[in-house]
Amino acid sequence: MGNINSTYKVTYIQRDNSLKSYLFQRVNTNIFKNPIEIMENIDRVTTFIRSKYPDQITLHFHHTDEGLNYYLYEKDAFWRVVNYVDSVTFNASDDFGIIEATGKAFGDFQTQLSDFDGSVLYETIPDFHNTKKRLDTLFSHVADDLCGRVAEVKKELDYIASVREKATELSVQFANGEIPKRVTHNDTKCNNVLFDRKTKEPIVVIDLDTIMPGMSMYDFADAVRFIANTAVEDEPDISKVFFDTAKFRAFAKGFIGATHKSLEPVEITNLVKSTFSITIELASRFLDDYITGDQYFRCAYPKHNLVRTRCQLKLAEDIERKWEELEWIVSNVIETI
Ligand code: GN1
Ligand code: MG
Repeated sequence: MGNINSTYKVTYIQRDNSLKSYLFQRVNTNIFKNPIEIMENIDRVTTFIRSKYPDQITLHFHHTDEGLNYYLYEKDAFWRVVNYVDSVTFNASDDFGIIEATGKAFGDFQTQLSDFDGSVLYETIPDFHNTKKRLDTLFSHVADDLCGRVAEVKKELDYIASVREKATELSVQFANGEIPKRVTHNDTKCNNVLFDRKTKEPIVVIDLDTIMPGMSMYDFADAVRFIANTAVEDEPDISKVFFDTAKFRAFAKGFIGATHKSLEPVEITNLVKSTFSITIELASRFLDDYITGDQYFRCAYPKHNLVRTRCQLKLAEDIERKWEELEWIVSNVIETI
């Protein structure tokens, strides 16, 4: 279950009594304002992958009688139906083999799309990973303080302000064309890779809603931000939150192994910095949502976004502390590939 869309598994008993399952998903159109564009992007990308790798499983959305791969029920209920792929996903894993395989799966996904023309893709959420803009937005909302929650989060804001430049540099370089524009997934949580139940090999990368042109290293970063966290993303007890360097190494081995041939040096030498940047970015997004009244991320309780913010900030502090060690790990992984 993600933080944005709603997904239901529906199982049908077929005429011959066998079972067939589908996933019905309602797209959150408050966030994805142009869902038809998303479906076009997904169609283009999956068709491309299918024609290049016919034996590989890709996501398949079913079509209506009118030939659309979505169904608009009443004015704003945007639904789509995808085949259910029997598989297992991991919200967390202590198995380094699984972590490395996840890195390889996201790396392979990027490499497979390296000759896909990204200019045909719609930017479904403009500036999605523009860290500079995300922080600018946060601080402009701080000035407005519409919900009167700013005083409560002074410590968090002070920390973000203190690392603002460091965390936003890469996004500025990207905007200036100093970092290559790739076709990227943009939401690389490990539970977006489906694994075979028996072999524990990756089957397919899912959640293609945010496929857009972006920075390769941010796909790496968003994934390790999630997979190397020793706690869950909304752990209320932040004394449990650390950045696990051994898990970072395992993921880096898989990802860099799959991508290094097609990446430029600037995309490899900034992997640690991008990890720090995206962690600050997500903290800022959670905090921005908190101070503007929890309109974006689904919340299970009133301070959920604040808890999420603190968790990401604790993680960012730990990444900062371990920065040199992480750089060393990246160099070492490259030497051993
Ligand atoms: C959202 O809904 P989900 O879990 O796929 C968000 C990601 C965040 C993530 C944090 C479109 O993803 O950017 O990293 O929550 N997706 C969107 O858990 O904003
Ligand atoms: Mg998602």
